[in-house]
Amino acid sequence: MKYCNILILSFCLFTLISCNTNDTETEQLSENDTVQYAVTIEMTDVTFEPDHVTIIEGETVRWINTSQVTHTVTADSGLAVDNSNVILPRGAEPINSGSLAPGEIFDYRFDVPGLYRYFCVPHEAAEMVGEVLVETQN
Ligand SMILES: [Cu+2]
Repeated sequence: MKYCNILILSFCLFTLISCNTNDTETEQLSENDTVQYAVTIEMTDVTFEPDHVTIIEGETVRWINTSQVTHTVTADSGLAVDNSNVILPRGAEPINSGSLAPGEIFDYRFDVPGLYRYFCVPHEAAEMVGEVLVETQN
């Protein structure tokens, strides 16, 4: 709950900062087609925070390992002990970040809409599992 409050606070702060940014800067960003991270997910000791996010197709999710241990972002049933920890929409390629050391980042652009469920290879048994719901752009 305390963590939740920090998240909400960070979001408010971010919104505040975004509002202060002048219009020219905002236009430049969209003109240059800079990658917009729809959401950032933290990899804590044995969790993805938040563990469920919703984005629009074509958006990129960024994972940051903020813990002191190695994690992965993996949606490949061939690498899962329990197949129920992997869901891929029809036509979507398996995902595997490989080992992410503390401080490392993994970006992934979701082009196929649907529900994705992924896990962390070293912490599958600890139920380090997350979901990304990719909605169709209207
Ligand atoms: Cu892990």
